[in-house]
Amino acid sequence: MIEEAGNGLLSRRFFLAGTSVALMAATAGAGGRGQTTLSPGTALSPEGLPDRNEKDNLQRTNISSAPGTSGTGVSRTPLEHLDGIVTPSRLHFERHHSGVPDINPDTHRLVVYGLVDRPLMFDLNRLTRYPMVSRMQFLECAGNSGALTAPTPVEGTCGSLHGLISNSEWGGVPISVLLDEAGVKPTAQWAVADGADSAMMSRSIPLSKLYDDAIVAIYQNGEPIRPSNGYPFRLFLPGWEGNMSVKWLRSIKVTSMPAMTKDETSKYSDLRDDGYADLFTYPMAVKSVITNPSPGLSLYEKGIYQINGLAWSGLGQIKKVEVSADGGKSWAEALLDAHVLDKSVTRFRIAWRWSGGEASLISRAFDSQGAIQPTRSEAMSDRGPGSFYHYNGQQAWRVATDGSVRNVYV
Ligand SMILES: Nc1nc2c(c(=O)[nH]1)N[C@H]1C(S)=C(S)[C@@H](COP(=O)(O)O)O[C@H]1N2
Ligand SMILES: [Mo]
Repeated sequence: MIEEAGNGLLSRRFFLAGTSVALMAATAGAGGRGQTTLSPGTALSPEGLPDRNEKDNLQRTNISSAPGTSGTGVSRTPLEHLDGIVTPSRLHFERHHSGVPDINPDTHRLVVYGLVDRPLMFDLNRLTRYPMVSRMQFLECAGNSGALTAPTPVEGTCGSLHGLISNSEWGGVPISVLLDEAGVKPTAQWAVADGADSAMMSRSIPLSKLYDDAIVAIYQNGEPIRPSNGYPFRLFLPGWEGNMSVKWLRSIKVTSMPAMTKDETSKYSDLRDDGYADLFTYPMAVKSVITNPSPGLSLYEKGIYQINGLAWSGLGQIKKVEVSADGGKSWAEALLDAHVLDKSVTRFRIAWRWSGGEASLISRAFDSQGAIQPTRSEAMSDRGPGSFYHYNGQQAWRVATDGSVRNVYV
């Protein structure tokens, strides 16, 4: 077995070659569950749910809401319990500024107006007659991983620290189709999107993005979008900060200027250390995180493990992911799963032999624009006090000699 980098990282071809990991099969324990091939199983059911052994892990995690509210806050995707690139819809993270509205699809409307020749109004039925597209793409909150800006490492699982990202197949109508039908006037440069919740989320979006790849999303992983993710439809802006993908979309006003709404001025802006703030940071920059091993998924014996995780970039595709087991001193290239898609998460994997000693596991991603995920100190270098949005620094997990894993800064 040839080491590709320090502290036990093996070639990414290790698994490809079908090398036996020589793991001893655990002796089967029935655990009190008595199914045999001689008795029939349980009944058919209208909905598939996780096995009862799995269901505690397969829940949204670290749910927190603002004091005095139950619907203003976040719930996170339990990244460490998932594999592949699909986030099951029931585990898609949530970020609501005023809870989930109960919208009647028969009376809900989308209005396109402002600097257009013909203002238009759509209901769900009419929208679904337009040509649709569907793509696997991520949605990431600008506040994702913001806990890593804390001066000392906070304890948490991968999902609690980084679970404000989810990846779905989003299906819907390109906004360009609706804008073309409305006839955009030559003076138009922007549009303001508005949501029908009581937070009335509204964001200004450059028209160029709406023409490029934005959709009114109606489907999520093949089924109608769930209420918590924007039913009956939402704006979806691939690769851009989640806040702009306005849920429960009710209007798009075409304008010549940004509206400077609350959520693009007082929030979702980035204070720099020179006292100025960056106002409009749209694409979510290149990032990756090892999902396994990670806190809560302890190693239980020395030997060969598969390190795996997620990498993504709001500016394109993932080109390469490197992994270090010695805190960033040496790196080996990970294997990418087959689905390497534009503005989607990509699963990476690499074989690692744990010697039983201490190790610091880190991943770093490279995207198709040539960007490299920064170290934590690079990512922190020009931030002002309290600035925590758009954090994309490298995550280090320290494996202790007892096999436990925790968040550290290296
Ligand atoms: N109408 C409306 N749209 C919204 C929000 C909201 O509170 N209301 N939250 C925004 C934020 S901050 C994010 S990160 C994403 C979260 O989408 P999700 O809940 O489907 O994960 O929706 C955005 N769109
Ligand atoms: Mo967000």
